[in-house]
Amino acid sequence: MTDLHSSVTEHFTQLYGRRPTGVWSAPGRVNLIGEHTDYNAGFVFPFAINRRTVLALAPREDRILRVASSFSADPVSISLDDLAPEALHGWSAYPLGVAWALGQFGAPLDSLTGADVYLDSEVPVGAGLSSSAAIESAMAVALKDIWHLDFDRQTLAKVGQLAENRVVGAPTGIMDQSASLLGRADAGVFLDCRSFESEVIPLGFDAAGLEVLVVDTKVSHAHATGGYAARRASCEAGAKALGADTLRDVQMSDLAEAAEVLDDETFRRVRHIVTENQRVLDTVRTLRSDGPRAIGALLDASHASMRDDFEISTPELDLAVEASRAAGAIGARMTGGGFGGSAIALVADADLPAVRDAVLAAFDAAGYTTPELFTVRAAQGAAREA
Ligand code: GAF
Repeated sequence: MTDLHSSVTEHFTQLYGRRPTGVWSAPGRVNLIGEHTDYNAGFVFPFAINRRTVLALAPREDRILRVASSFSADPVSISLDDLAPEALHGWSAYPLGVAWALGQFGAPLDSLTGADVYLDSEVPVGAGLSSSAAIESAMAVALKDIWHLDFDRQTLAKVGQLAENRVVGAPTGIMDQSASLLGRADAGVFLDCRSFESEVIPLGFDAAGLEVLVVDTKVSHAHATGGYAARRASCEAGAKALGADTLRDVQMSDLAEAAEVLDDETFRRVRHIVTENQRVLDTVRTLRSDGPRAIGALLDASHASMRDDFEISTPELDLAVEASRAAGAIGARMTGGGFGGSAIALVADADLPAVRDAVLAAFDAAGYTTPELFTVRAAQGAAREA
């Protein structure tokens, strides 16, 4: 039993005066490559990380759902009859939004009973590591079990996405929930966001003596506002101007013509998505043919594309990437939606201390807030723990 598992069980018992009937958990994610491609029906290649949200739950006999967490001691309480996007606010919109969204996907909420829930998370909030998808996915697998729902993991990912889109109000894609629900130890989730077909692909980082270093820049991001939605709108406008349903239908060979049709900014947004899709495919192919030490250049190219074409990086993220690479990282890029959050660097074990020191020194010299540095491993997706 992990420390978090015991403490969540203890808090649940203290708060609700009875033991939980089950404990579930779901991880955050790092996206190895494929950024902003998910809502363009493209390819992504994230992995679930060994930082999880842990959730304890016991069913109730009435129709009340109560959720509490380490973020707010007082439980938020609502009847299943009153679940609606407008009725849900703050952190509880994530778990309660999932209950509402399960109903939208056909769960017979009218005939179900409620539950008491307590959760805690070791996925840092605002770091671009999908703390929200971890909560949504933990809640989704817990409610699926106690409500005996016959939903597969792909559907649960769509449930989490709907909660995020309609209840939280962030126009995000399907990647984060898919990684959290479909992840496996030492493997990435290669997902086609048009067909929703996925394949679990061994990463082989351990065997190759590689670590994934996360540099959390402490510049907090939020996808319910601003830049993320603007990028999504540019992509949709670009696809429309090119006569395509989505940017998935635009190929590398179409880019020269697209440059003639689109204004410069829209063209660069489109070019990021089209080239990023190709980089995801190349990464999967290179990993299989030449192993993980060969993917560095693709990670670097992805970062350059996000910095220059998609313009979602920040000076802190750029510095994390540059300092890591200069100190010997095999490749580095920002990960997640951007406008803050984290960068990742793929680093040989022996070079890890030098890379860490170089990043800290560079941030210090630039006068930036000290970043948080830690390594992550590819971990199992959402699961019942007890
Ligand atoms: C955020 C979103 F939630 C994902 O759907 C994805 O678009 C990502 O940003 C960018 O790749 O994490």
